[in-house]
Amino acid sequence: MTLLLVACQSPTFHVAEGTASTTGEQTSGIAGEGGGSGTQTTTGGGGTGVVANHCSNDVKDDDETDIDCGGGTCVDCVDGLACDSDDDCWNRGCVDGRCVTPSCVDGRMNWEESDVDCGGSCERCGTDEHCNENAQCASNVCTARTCDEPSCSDGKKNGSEADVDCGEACGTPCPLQAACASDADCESEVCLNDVCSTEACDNGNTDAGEADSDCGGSDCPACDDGSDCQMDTDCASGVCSQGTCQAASCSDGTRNQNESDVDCGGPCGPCPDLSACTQASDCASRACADFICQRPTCSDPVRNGSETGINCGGPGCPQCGVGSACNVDGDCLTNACSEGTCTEQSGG
Ligand SMILES: [Ca+2]
Ligand SMILES: [Ca+2]
Ligand SMILES: [Ca+2]
Ligand SMILES: [Ca+2]
Repeated sequence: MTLLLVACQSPTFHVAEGTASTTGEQTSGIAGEGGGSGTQTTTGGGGTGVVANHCSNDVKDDDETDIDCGGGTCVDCVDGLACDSDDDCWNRGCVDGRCVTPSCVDGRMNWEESDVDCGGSCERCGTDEHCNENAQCASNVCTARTCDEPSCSDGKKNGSEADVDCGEACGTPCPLQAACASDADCESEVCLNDVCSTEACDNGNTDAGEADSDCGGSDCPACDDGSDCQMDTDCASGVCSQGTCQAASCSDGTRNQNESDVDCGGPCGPCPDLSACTQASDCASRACADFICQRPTCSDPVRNGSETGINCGGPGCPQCGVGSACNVDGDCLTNACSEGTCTEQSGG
């Protein structure tokens, strides 16, 4: 519910200052399925807007850079079509004369990136690169739209800290149950299974406070599946049922086994829109940005929603160029879909 509220309050796309005038056009465009109708009248999808005659005659003429798109008067060209400048392209990227799909390696700031090829669904940004939120920074700290250097007092686990602002690297040992890499990271000077523990967690006995032998409770690492337990937090899986730690599953209502959100992503099936994600494959939309599964749009780097090609076709996006996949004639700029591919129109 929280995620839904957040989504309602803010647009799907975050546009950095200074580029809003160009990038904003595409991002406020047509959302994938069930999306808004922002700029529908100016897209190639047969909208109701006033469009110059030469923009709908299935011929590349006037100032168009490809058939009925690009130039100053027609709709922007979708990915793969010919262009002269970035402004000819729906996704504002013209490389070697073709409109390109945004990516994390194209040397330009596009899609959800907060700086060139970082942030959003790309690698986190380094120190001094631009950001809109903490999650876009390697340091996990974004101040005044710039990623900070990691520090031992920023309240985040970053740099070479064992856990938040502690460990050998900070000169401040970590408390019990914090993450650790070596004994030196821990106040207790005992690091067991990468968790700061006590000697009692390593003696083969079920000491006071432990849920089972050397595990659970407030001091020791969590217990393996099948161990005795009193509460969910005693178990590595996070699931204690009838006194026994249960194996993690994709249907246990608990985020475990590297799931990106509860029972989805990671080893489970893809997550619905607005779930947490760490990579594109976690999402049904195959679009993960700022660690949230994005709704399909016509300006993300993937074919999703009802698109037949990347960011084209279907009821919500611009029509596709020749060679793109299609389902019906209307998916194609040429209005000719033959055997699943947009073709040059045969008749006049
Ligand atoms: Ca990029
Ligand atoms: Ca820190
Ligand atoms: Ca689960
Ligand atoms: Ca898309």
